[in-house]
Amino acid sequence: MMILHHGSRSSASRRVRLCLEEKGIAYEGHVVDMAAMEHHSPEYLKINPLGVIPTLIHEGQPLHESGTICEYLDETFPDPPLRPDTPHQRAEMRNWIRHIDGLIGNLIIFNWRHHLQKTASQWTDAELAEKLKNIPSKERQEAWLRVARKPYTEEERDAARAKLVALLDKMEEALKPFGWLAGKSYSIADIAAAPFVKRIDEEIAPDEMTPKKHPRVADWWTKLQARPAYARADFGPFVTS
Ligand SMILES: N[C@@H](CCC(=O)N[C@@H](CS)C(=O)NCC(=O)O)C(=O)O
Repeated sequence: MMILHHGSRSSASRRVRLCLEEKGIAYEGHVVDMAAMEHHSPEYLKINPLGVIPTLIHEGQPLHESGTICEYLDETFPDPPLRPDTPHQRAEMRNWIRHIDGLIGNLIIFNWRHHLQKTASQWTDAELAEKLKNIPSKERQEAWLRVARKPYTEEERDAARAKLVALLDKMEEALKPFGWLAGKSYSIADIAAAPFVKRIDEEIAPDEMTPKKHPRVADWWTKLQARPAYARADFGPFVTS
């Protein structure tokens, strides 16, 4: 049985769950406790050297990077296809994944303050220093330091929001020909965008999701949410209390 190490609210995990559900693949989910820094433990770093979620284990082999995992799943289980037909459109799909991956820092600014900040702010300086030591990337060390000690300011949030709204502008343009991001059909590019759009819609900039502001994105989002796989992929509300 395939195993997915993931988190309910993690955007990258949501992508992989969506892909698995689109394909109707059964899997065993292992929820990783990010507040307990389980993903920086030596055991976890063995299966995911970046110390992030998700990680897929298939036939005993671990794989990280949600975009890569989705492509792997599509190659291994081609039906229904989630990649466009032509090499050019597939290349465009990869560029979308890459672009959206590059925006993750802006999402973290909004996401981590809800659940992780409470825990991280209670660590002593010694505990924090110990935890930071285990984080493989400098960028994420900084993110944890910020969430624990120096929460992002309103100005930083505004700048992050603007970058995420720019994603909607870019999507609006790309959706013009077919209503999907890469090629004529729903693909891994759309899957990559879904968790970001979900957060923009529910908290970050809901006013930007109206048919007046971004009509094609609004339509795309309605279509995507109507897919049966979306209901099964656990895109529950981010803030629950
Ligand atoms: N590019 C990676 C990003 C993975 C990622 O950033 N995962 C987040 C959750 S969405 C995470 O594990 N954050 C914990 C941390 O950075 O300590 C992917 O798509 O798999």
